[in-house]
Amino acid sequence: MKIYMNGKLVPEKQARVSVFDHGLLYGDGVFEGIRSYNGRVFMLDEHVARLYRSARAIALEIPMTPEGIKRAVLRTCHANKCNNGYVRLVVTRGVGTLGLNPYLCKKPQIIIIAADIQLYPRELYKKGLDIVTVGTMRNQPEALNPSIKSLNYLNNVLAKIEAINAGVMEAIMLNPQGFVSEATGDNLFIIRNGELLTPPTEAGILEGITRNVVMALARDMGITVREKMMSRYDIYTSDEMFLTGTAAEVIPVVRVDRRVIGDGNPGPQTMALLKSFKDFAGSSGTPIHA
Ligand code: PXG
Repeated sequence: MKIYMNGKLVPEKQARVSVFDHGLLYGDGVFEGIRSYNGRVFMLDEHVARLYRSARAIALEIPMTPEGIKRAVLRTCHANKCNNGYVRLVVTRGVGTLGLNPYLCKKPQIIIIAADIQLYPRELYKKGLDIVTVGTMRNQPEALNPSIKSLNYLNNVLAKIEAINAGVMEAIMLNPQGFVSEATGDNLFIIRNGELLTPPTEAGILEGITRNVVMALARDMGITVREKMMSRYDIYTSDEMFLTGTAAEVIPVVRVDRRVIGDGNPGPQTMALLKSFKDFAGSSGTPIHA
């Protein structure tokens, strides 16, 4: 595997980061997870725009233009024949001292990994996920805004631990007010009375790119889409539920806290959206080239 590091493609063994990089010492940095389908990178402009917004929010100046980053992503995919894969784009604060001060760090590091994708088992897309709500609440936006896709994912990791310890694969996190926010690496949707509902960004979520695509596809299909603050009441009484994310795509949920959603099978609108997402993802994107 060839890894992109600061302008060069290097063999995996040479792709090393300093122990003084603040990405390691403090989780000080930002990232994106991007997919390629059929030799094209999906939603590249949107991912790069979000990367720059995350960087802006933590006062990190990426030493490259957005166009340069896009070219580097395409080049890294090309070098690794990553035609149906997963791209991890990382910008760390760079090498600094053992103190927090980010202004003492030299130059942000840009790293791109183009690899295979680790998906949920295929049968779960037909059977649906069993998930739980957990006690670890999503970060308070005034403390660390969930809109920032930072290298500090401990909030999500703690929720994931709770889910796995409860015997399921995924967790729903509530915000500090008790409203539903999102899963540990996916956004959440419900269908109720034919309407598609999802928490607004003010609920303290990462505004997922898959989320936005699914909302647009649903509107095209004539489904009413609303962003709405939701409590656990809303999810327990929903007709259908699913999660969306770059890695998960659209995955049905059939049980929450051991309560059955709908009739316990993935719902018809969920399956229609899953198909429409697959069709769209498989036929759009920026062609991979050297
Ligand atoms: N919420 C959170 C907290 C995320 O980290 C999403 C929602 C969905 O956003 P996108 O833009 O992907 O639709 C994410 C994205 C992984 C992995 O390896 C996680 C994400 C993306 C890619 C891979 O678990 N999270």
